[in-house]
Amino acid sequence: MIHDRMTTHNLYRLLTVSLLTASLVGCGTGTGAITGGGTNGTVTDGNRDNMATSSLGKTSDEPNDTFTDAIVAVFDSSDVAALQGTVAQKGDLDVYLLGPLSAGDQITINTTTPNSALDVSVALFDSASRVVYINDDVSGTNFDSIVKWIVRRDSDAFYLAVTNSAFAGSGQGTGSYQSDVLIDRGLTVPAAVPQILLINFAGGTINDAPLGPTTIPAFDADQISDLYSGQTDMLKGLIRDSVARNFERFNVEVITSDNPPAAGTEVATIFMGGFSATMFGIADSVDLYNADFCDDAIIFSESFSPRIFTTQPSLAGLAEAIGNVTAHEAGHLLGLNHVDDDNAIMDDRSAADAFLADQEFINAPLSRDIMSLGTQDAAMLLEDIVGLVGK
Ligand SMILES: [Ca+2]
Ligand SMILES: [Ca+2]
Ligand SMILES: [Ca+2]
Ligand SMILES: [Ca+2]
Ligand SMILES: [Zn+2]
Repeated sequence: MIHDRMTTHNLYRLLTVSLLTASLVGCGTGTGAITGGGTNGTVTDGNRDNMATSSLGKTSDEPNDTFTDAIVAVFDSSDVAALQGTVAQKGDLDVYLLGPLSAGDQITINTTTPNSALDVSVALFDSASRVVYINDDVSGTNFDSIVKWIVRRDSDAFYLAVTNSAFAGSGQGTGSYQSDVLIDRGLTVPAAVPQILLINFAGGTINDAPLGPTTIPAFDADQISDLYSGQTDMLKGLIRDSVARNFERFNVEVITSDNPPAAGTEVATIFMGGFSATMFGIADSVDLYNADFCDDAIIFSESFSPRIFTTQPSLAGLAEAIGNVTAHEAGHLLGLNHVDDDNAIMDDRSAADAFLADQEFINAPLSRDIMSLGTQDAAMLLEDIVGLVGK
């Protein structure tokens, strides 16, 4: 049993590549000459204008792997910064300071690799080191990176981090890149939009999952273990309550197939049933900022055998575990990525026993499979994406 809720990194890649393929308009100059480019394509990290200076700090060179060592991106009168660099070894992080921005400012970053085979990945952070946007691939066939995002909250500093994809193939873990950054000021901040989450206990066929067409049987506690025989209805209620508790601060309404919504209602659906030897659950994608209100995930409830836990859980404990993993997959459908903290719902590498604890949407270090830098503040992002109850 793999405790990671994703089967493999390759499968996870499938979950993350399908985002934002066509939204970038031309930006930046894209014409700056690569300096220092030898036959190996080695490029000094920094502004493509190697005469650029800033009173805020250095404008080129390593070390630049931390927020405090960031290279200052120098913007021209058109609010464009043209950057270039090299991921010199796998895990080389190149961090650039983009400066202060206000809610409503739009950041567009087109990162390309015209002179290398680098599979690049980028992330955007605020002044508190909290990630606000992540992109690995432009599309399933274009492994360059794209950011187009409107700032939700004023921040004294935003940072761009560029590194190799954790999924980079052989020979694609290093190389040169160019990043063109464009700021458009004074747009409208997108409003938070409430989401309805439907837990489907009734079974069905899901067609758009990363797994391809998959038929999920109806939820049945007997299929988890004889120990829970005859308690299907009680377990369903406890699971729903656990998921609802995890989202209780946020505008996520948790309903089930036992009280289905009116036809035509937009819902994200979590299918609950069946078994997988390799995972507890899977989501259509990491749907950044919840662009799709009608995406799906699966929880393989029959994978929650008592064998996966150190001690056989009570019915309530089992419901808490399934509820935490359900909230995790729902988190992906709302735009959350993985973190590394057993207390976090979005953790990706805890043993199953951690699911029995009171996991929450918290601020925690980003998973090293995404970037060994900064944190993801799940509560802040959910507030910006779906809103807080009563606000
Ligand atoms: Ca570098
Ligand atoms: Ca670096
Ligand atoms: Ca990539
Ligand atoms: Ca979604
Ligand atoms: Zn996950």
